[in-house]
Amino acid sequence: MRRTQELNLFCHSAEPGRAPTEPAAHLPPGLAHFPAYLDAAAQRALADDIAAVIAQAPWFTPRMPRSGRPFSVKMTNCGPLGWVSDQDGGYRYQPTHPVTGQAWPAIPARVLDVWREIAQYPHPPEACLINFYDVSARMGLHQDRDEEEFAAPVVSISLGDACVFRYGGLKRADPASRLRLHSGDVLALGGSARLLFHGVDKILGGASALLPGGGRINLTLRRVTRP
Ligand SMILES: O=C(O)CCC(=O)C(=O)O
Ligand SMILES: [Mn+2]
Repeated sequence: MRRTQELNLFCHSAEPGRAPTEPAAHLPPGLAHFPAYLDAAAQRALADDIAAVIAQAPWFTPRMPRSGRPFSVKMTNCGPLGWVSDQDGGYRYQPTHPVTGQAWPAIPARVLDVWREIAQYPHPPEACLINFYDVSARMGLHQDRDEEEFAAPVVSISLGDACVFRYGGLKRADPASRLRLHSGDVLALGGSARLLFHGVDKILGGASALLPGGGRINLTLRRVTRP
């Protein structure tokens, strides 16, 4: 039922029975959506991996450069580099957690498997940003452009509640489209879509029982430096 609705509403979803490695159609070149890429057991295993990461690298609240306004999402990272933002230092990657000062935990093997299967890029990701959205959280329209390496895609994995994801063009004012992302979906922004403006308009609370207490976790895998 969900697939049929998506097909009608968003014109992007897959036919039932489609191989999980084949992206859904009707998206701009380079933007690849793999609905239900992870089945329920794989989502559970990944959610447990992420809980172990959070036990070592607790959520922090990033703040906007200059204004110091808090983001509505909480964040943490795993991998050699993590993305952070605060009032004085702005957006950046760093090897340590901004509150504990500890190195970020390693990226779980299951997450690296998704990168290997999807990224079509010969080097591993260096950063896995982990965002947590409660039902009131959003992410404004932005580009992922704090990396040196744009030849690698950004690969995103959704867990928990669904969301309305917005993507536009290479300019902020370009027309935007919406895509529903569900738990287990994978989305890749690569090639000519690598620098598309995108954001999260809305969390659809109650869509999934995966995370205790609800909410949505999104992992974004990025290659930061040029090999
Ligand atoms: O939560 C998402 O699906 C997107 C997250 C995102 O764009 C980011 O962290 O840069
Ligand atoms: Mn982004």
